[in-house]
Amino acid sequence: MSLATAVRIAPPAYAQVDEERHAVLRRQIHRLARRRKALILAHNYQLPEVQDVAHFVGDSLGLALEAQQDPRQTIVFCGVHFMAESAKILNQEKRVLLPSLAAGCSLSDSITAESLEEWKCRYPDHVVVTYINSSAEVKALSDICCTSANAVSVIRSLPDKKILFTPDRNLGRWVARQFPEKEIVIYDGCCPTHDVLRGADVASGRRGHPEAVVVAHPECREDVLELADEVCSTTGMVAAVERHPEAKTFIIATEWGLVHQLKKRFPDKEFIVADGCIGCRLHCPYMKMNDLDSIARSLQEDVFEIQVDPDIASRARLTLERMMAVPRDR
Ligand code: CIZ
Repeated sequence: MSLATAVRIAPPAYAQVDEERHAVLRRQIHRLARRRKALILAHNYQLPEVQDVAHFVGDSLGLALEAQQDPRQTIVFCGVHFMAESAKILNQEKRVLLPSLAAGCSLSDSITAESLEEWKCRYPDHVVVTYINSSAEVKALSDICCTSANAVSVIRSLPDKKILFTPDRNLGRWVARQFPEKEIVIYDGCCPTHDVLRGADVASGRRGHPEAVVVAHPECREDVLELADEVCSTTGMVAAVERHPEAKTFIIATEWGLVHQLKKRFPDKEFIVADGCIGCRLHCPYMKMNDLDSIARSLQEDVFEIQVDPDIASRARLTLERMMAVPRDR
C-alpha cells in the first residue's frame, strides 16, 4: 500500500478542524488586529485557517509589495522567517511580527554568507542572483534577488552573461535552460518539500486523471517539470488555472497549502496534490508552524519582532528593490 493510500484511509490531523474553536480565535484575532491597527499577511502555503484570517494572501513578492503599500505600522507576517525579514528590510520603520520563531526555511539555510563569499571568490566575474528564500546576510552579498514569480524576467533584465544563481538548483536549472546564451553557475541547494517529488508520482497521477492539467512549481526536480503543462510560481498557478477554462481537473505540484486558495477561487474545479494526498510529502513543516493560537499571541504579546542589522538591511534592500523594479514573469 502506498503512503498516499494509507493516509487517505486515516486522514491527517490537518483535516480534523475544530470549527467552533477556530471561530472564537478568528473573532479574537480580528478584534486584536483592529485595536492594534495591524495588517495580517499570509503566504499561500500557510494553514487554510491562517489564510482565512489574513487581510491578504499571496506569494513572497505579493506580500512584500503589500507590506510596503499598506499604511498599517504593525505587520503580522504569517510565513517563514526570510519572508518576514524581507518585509522588515523593505519597511524598516514598521514593526514586523512572526507568530512562530521556529518557522525557518531549509532552502534559505542551505546557503550562508560564508559559503556565498567563497563562491564569489571562485567566480569573481559573475553577477549574483539570489532567490528570495535566503537570509538578509546572503541578500546583502548579492547583486539582485528574484522570486519564482520573476526569476526569468530578472535574468533577462541583466546585460551580464555570467551569472551565479543561488541557492535553489531546481529553479536555477529551469531558468538556465531558457537562457542558453548565458553562463549560469548554479548553487547546490534545494527545497526538500519540492525536491522529494518524482516524475513517477506525476505520471501516476496522470494515469488516474488523463485529462488533468499538470501545474508544477519550478522548485520541483527536472523529471517533474518535464511532465508539467505549466511551470510557475504559486501566484502564477492561479493564472495558469485561468488559462485553461475548459479543464476540470488540475494536478498541482507544490506545497499543499496553495490548494486551499485554488479551491476558494475555482470552486467548480478539482485540484489534486501531485503526491496524491493533502499533508503527505508536499508538506512544509515550517510553513505550518503559524496557527491561530500563535497569531492571537503575537498580537496580544507583541511577539516575535523581526530585527535586521541596519547595515545589512540597507544592502539587502538594494537587491530587493532592484528585483521589484522587474515585472513578474507572464
Ligand atoms: O516566492 C514565494 O512565495 C515562494 C517561496 C513560492 C511561490 O512560488 O510563491
